[in-house]
Amino acid sequence: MPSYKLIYFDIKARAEVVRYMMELKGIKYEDHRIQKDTWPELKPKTPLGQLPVLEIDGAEYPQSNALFRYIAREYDLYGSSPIEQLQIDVVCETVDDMWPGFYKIFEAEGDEKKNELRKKLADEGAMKLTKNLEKLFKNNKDDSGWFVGNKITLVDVMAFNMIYDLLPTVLNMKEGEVDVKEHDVLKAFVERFTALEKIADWIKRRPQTTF
Ligand SMILES: N[C@@H](CCC(=O)N[C@@H](CS)C(=O)NCC(=O)O)C(=O)O
Repeated sequence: MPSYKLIYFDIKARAEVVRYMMELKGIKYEDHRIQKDTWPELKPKTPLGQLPVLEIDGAEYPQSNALFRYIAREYDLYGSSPIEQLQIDVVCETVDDMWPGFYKIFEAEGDEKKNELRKKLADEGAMKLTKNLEKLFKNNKDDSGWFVGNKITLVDVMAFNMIYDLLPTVLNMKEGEVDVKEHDVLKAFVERFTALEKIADWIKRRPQTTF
């Protein structure tokens, strides 16, 4: 197995999907978290001036989605056929569609504007996402309890991370508090995912961070 070093800030955000996959598959990796004040010095030394970066046997690779797909391909989390991979990509892109709304909130000036955008994201973006995710989940004729095919894939990890970690944080809620109760299949999916022994263990012992 190659040696892996994940370099990111001390937050979940764009790196947590990598961490979940590493934990789920029992892959050894260094979870290297840098402090904000060391970033200006490190930034010009990274491949694209951004994090996360994954070092694989000493070579550095940026771009979170590319890293997710690499790990998924290497460790049997990317489906069993090109059609399953397409289905996985469809759900990944649906999850990723939330990021522009997040950036609007991060970049907005002042609490009033931020809260207005948060409300819009909760009422529109999050509702649309959960509705679409439910629809995509129900498309899986294998009825495996996962989004695509008959086993867990990258997209289960990405969807979980969005519903459980990212949306609640951006909307100023507690971890795991996005309201999926009107979406029975998503509620059951989140419960199924958190019940995975390795995931439950990671959630219990991971560093407690605000984002
Ligand atoms: N498309 C890139 C975006 C990476 C990105 O925006 N990273 C942010 C943190 S989430 C960053 O490095 N910000 C610091 C900076 O740009 O100086 C990815 O998905 O990896």
